[in-house]
Amino acid sequence: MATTEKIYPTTIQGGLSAEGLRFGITVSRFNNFITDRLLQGALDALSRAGANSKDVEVVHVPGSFELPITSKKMAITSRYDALIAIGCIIRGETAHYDYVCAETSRGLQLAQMDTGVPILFCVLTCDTLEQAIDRAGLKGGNKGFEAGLGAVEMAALSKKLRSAPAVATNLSAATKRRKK
Ligand code: INI
Repeated sequence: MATTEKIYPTTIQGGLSAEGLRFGITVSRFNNFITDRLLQGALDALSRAGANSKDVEVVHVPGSFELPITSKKMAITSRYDALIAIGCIIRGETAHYDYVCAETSRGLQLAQMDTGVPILFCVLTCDTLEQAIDRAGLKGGNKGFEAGLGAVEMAALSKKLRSAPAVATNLSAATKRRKK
């Protein structure tokens, strides 16, 4: 029987310092009563983590449905270490809500998978306005703040993964295998 060895793995994780990292935020004007508050929460998190104004750009779009294409256009510029997509979708009387929710989440996931730039999903999907208010700074905290911290962590993690030789080698080997 082989001797057992206690394993001390290499651990890689993103820190919470935003210094020197670049962020892009896409924000929906639809339900801007809510999305403005989420945006303020995200900016507050970035500021407290040490981000500089010159490294943060905010792009406004008409509604959540427009967040994916805008985020993708931003991601392919290579100007950002992480993006945050902010929206608020509130259920109405028709099926419109379901289409906007599904395509916004699917589109954002595709955009981050296609480009490799992390896109934090800060899109509230609520049955009522009250639920949205609770998540934009009231009972449920501010989801924008959480997304801001998540963006810092993912930006820092992505940077580390790019420069960690072992991980980079494994990733490129995996990509080659997929292409075969
Ligand atoms: N966009 C939202 O961000 N939230 C909503 O609640 C919403 N509703 O309910 O209609 C909404 N619709 C607009 C949509 O995102 C697009 O901007 C529009 O369909 C044009 O493409």
